[in-house]
Amino acid sequence: ESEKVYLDLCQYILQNGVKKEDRTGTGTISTFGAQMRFDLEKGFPLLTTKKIPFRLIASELLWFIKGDTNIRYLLKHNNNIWNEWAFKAWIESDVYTGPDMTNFGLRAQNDQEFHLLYQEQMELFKKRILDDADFAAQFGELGNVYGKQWRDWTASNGQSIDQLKEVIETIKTNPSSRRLIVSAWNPEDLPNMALPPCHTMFQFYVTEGRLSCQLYQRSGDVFLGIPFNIASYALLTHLIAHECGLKAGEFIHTLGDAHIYLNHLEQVEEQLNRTPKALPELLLNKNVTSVFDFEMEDINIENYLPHPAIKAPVAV
Ligand code: UFP
Repeated sequence: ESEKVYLDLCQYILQNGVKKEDRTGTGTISTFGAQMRFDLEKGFPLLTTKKIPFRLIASELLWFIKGDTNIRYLLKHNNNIWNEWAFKAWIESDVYTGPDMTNFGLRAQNDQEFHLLYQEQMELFKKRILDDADFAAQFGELGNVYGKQWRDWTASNGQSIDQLKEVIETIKTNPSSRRLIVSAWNPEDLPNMALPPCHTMFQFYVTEGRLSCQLYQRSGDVFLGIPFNIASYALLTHLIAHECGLKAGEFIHTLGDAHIYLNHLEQVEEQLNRTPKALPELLLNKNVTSVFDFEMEDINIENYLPHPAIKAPVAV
């Protein structure tokens, strides 16, 4: 079972990781440079040693693929993973007149009364994004995040570059190319980004009718973030292979700073004590021919029988 490479990485970091301070103040044990290889023909790499919410991963990926950078699409799919970034810009704007929400992330963790107040404001914000298109256009927009860089990179001459479309075109017309790269790392845009891209760039490789993908991820939260990232790029590889008439080959996940947060150590131990189950299968709607036309109902996971989820605090 190919989930083993993930569990081995966790084990390796537990044993060999060095204490490292980090931006969030939580503290980590960390190693620099790690690689996992997943053979996509042996099943879809959605971890079974804890339950992973695949629908969130799929709707976020479709959002990137569509070049959408507004949380409205995500909210329509009941996906809340990017809300905090938009909410932050909203409460810091002149238009916001509700109760003081400064530093809401940390305060909501430590103060139960504030937590309720925050939840209330967040619900109002979400409802308004969904109900009011003008409000959404202004306050649901996240700016130059993945969707923008993949589909609409702004060149210095003002032209737009659709990296994803171009790379798919090249996979079809010149599959032996060694330049099948999409970059999300745009140095010029970094100062305006809340979170500089973690998935920095990815490259495709075609041989013997198989499409493989390698991601370089500069920073990986191995317990919480990485299981999402594995499934997301495995799905991307399948979608592009589907359009190009290829089989999905390998997903190779290369990490820069691979870390486990100090407040995730017990959870990792718990997960390592579990026995992996068979990997699930991915089913794509055969009638959809372009990556850009996929919707949630066209993507399904079957035979997914994971161990229960394991809760852990997110470092922000
Ligand atoms: N992180 C991931 N995967 C992601 C994502 C974030 O592991 O897809 F968006 C984690 C890595 C790190 C933190 O723990 O979020 C980002 O912080 P920094 O920018 O300081 O590396």
